Amino acid sequence: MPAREARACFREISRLISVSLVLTDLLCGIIAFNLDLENPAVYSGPPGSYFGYSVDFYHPTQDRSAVSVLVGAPKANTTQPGIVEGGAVYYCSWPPSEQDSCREIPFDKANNRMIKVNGTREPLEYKSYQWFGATVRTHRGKVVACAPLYHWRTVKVSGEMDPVGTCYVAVQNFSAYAEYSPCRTHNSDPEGQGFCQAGFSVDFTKDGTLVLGGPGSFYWQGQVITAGVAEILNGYSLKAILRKVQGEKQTAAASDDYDDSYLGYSVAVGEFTGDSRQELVAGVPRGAQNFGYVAVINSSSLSLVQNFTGEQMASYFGYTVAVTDINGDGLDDVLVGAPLYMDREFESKPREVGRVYLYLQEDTLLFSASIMLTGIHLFGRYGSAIAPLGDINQDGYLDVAVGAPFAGQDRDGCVFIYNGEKSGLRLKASQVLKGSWATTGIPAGFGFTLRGDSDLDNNQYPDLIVGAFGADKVMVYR
Ligand SMILES: [Ca+2]
Ligand SMILES: [Ca+2]
Ligand SMILES: [Ca+2]
Ligand SMILES: [Ca+2]
Repeated sequence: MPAREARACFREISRLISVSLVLTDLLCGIIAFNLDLENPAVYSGPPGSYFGYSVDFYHPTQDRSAVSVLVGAPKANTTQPGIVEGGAVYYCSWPPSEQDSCREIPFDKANNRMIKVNGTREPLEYKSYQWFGATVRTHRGKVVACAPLYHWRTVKVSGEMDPVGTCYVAVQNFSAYAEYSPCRTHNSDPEGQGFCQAGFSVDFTKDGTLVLGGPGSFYWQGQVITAGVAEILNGYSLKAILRKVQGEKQTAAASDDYDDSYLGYSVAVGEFTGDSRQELVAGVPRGAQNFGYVAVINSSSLSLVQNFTGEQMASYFGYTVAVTDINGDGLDDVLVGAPLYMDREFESKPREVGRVYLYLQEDTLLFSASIMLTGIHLFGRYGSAIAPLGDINQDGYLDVAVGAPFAGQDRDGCVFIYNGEKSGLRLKASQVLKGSWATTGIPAGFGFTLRGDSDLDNNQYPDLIVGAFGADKVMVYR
């Protein structure tokens, strides 16, 4: 039964339920309220732009029922003069129409800024190939989008090119913009913040504080950075290249034992100490001698409060992290992806299938042993994306989606839907979404990016956005 009919049926049943519970079986058979797999809405972007590399829902400040979709396309060409493949973020109105559903958001219309060095003008920065739109995230009316491969010249006399990364924020329905490049500092070069790639990962806390990962700082130890969006906008000027935002926090460099660990490869937030100040959660996929770990970090002091360590070397544990309350006990739980995990059922023949780990919070900073979900497709990169979905089947427990973007014989990608329950998570997927774009050179990457837990069509059921950057497509399932 198509999901929409099931839902109409459900509403009908809701009315009848007080009359007779027996009727439910007569009307619908087995009741399963799920995503409609047959008719996803599709947005298309410019060919080769990697449209769909990042996605999010956007709730405008005023009319909160008018939800739309934001889509990052980090290889898009823009109207910025002299910039090649600067990357863009598109605003896509709901529902998609035949043409012009998506338009570029004008975060930055300018060329590279210039400086005078010994009497000649030189670029201060390099926006070509900067991957703007590799990440995008919204929090109510606030939006952040980043270019982790943005380079700048540094303050040195001999100009260098350091990939510090930069982000742009937008507020008030895209009427105000500001740039935020927290690693563009005097502390350049690989030993400093020169290779930071700020904005490689992004999130917001529930009170709207921006959280950025910069996995390349300090010889790739990586770092996590937080700042208030109001503070970023307050007193912002294009000329303030080396600007310290008030209240900004950055994790510091550690001893060289921590080199090459990539703190901040992924970030999320959650409540794990029983107060109301959320902690930061950051993936460190090459930390702990390459076993990978996930750090829970106090958001005030930026001190480490908890670690989850990976199970297998080079599995990329912490490639992605997500936080949701999967068993409905009011405590946030943690999900961690390890997309390069190898199944060693037969020691002689390991199979790279990927794995996702779920840690249930039992008490303040006390977690269950991990519950594991393992991929079934060789080289499918299962666990590349994990998205809290809200409660898609309306049973009172939150649900989650896991992407395996290169799964299947034609590498067309899969997304697995799992339902939460009192004991944690039903280990069998309730639904499997399949990509429908054959590989043309690069795989479509269906499920490389996922975002859920918002209701686009206002039918009270949360919807799911699935990106397929290799096909320059974004699907909406509802
Ligand atoms: Ca807390
Ligand atoms: Ca929980
Ligand atoms: Ca549910
Ligand atoms: Ca919906």
